Amino acid sequence: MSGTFTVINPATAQPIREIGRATVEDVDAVVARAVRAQRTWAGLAPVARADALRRFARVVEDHVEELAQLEVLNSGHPIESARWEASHVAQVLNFSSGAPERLSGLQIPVAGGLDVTFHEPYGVVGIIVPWNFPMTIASWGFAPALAAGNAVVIKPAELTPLTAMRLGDLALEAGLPDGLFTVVTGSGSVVGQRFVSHPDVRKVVFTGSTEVGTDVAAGCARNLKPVTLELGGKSANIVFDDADLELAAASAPGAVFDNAGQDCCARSRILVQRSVYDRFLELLEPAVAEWKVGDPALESTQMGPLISASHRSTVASFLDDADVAFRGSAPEGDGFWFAPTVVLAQPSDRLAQEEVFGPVVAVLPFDDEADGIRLANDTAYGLAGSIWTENLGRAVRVSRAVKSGVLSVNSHSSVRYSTPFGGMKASGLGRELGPDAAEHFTETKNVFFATDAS
Ligand code: TAP
Repeated sequence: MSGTFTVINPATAQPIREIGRATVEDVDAVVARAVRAQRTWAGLAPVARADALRRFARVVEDHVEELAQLEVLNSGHPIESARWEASHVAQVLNFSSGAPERLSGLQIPVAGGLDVTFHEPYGVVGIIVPWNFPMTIASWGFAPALAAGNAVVIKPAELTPLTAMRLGDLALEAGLPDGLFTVVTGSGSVVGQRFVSHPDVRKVVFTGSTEVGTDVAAGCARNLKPVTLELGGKSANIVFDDADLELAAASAPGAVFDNAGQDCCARSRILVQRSVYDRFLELLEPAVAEWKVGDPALESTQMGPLISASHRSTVASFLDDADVAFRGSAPEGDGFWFAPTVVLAQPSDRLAQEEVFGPVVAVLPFDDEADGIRLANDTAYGLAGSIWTENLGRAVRVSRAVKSGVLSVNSHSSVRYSTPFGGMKASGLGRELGPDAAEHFTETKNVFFATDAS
């Protein structure tokens, strides 16, 4: 280890713990252990790997409250959200535990023999995790990677390492072999980069900013290593004039202010058909006023603080010269608080183009269906989106035309462990979760067995 860094409670701005910073040599030692553990793990019967993942899921279930409280402390997530996140980790593990016995290959008709394919694990997978959803995003990588027969090395964000570290303890408690699941704390430029350059880390999963993700992908390309990228978003919440406006307005704050807007799927642009634009804003204002921002330990709280002082400054900079329509409330005093804010924007505004990653939403009018689709696609990103309409044909047309990986109609759902998740354009490469998640952590091997004597 080379020194330590301090973990801060974002709701109080007080230090919580000092954490060690791993060096390149530390990472190399962890990867060497992972290589050995993976050989044994991949050699187990599929049912034995499935059982081990189910045991891990049960241990996580038994510690949901502890993990949730830790996330409240470290990330400022409201306790109800944090409980959902910890339970979600157990569910992703349970879902993935079905994969070892279902990773079937193909039998392909060929002349002169038998041709079959195998899904071989990569070996060691490096998972680089951001600070916004530390547990859940880690699990989207580690659970299917383990299910497919890989070992994992996990680098949490320096701002929020505590739940990932605790999951590392719980993996051992559940009986996973030493070295199979290791959390390595330290900086992205050292630990994350070593995952990218280490010859024995054969796949990298990165979630975070488009800028760093692009750099990680370039490094993986130099090392001929596959990479999954989950990056930023500027997702549209498109409200047509035939929508249930009351429901659309009542649900819009949750779609963008959940996790204080620090969500790659945040519907941070609300596009409203011009004929209902004024009415929608009238309905949105009380919904924003009612959005409860405060102590994340309280069950009534819907939104906690931003993650850090510097991130709050970045979010605040988006309001310079912005046309603020109305704001909700936030506590005063210590902690990185920021009130939910609704801004009226033009399509070319920074607020309509760039990811804020905070509780700020831009509202823009559009004229008709074609204009709404054009505006929805008018950013570099393509992660998520919502479409509000009572017209089925329109719902189908618009959902096919919007270039985003995860859309929902008359709802804002984005994440289910059983359905694929991931972005188009600058929002990423590859998909996580869903029925094919484990397969993404394998390479296909084709074997031909000659049967005809030659
Ligand atoms: P990043 O700087 O991209 O960090 C994400 C992860 O990558 C962290 O674990 C970070 O480690 C690590 N990292 C940093 N530099 C690296 C490098 N050169 N090589 C390998 N790994 C590296 O994102 P952030 O600071 O957390 O957030 C910045 C912006 O990214 C946000 O404002 C938001 O726009 C976007 N973001 C998007 C998402 C999602 S889910 N798409 C999540 C978080 C952030 P350390 O920070 O510990 O050094």
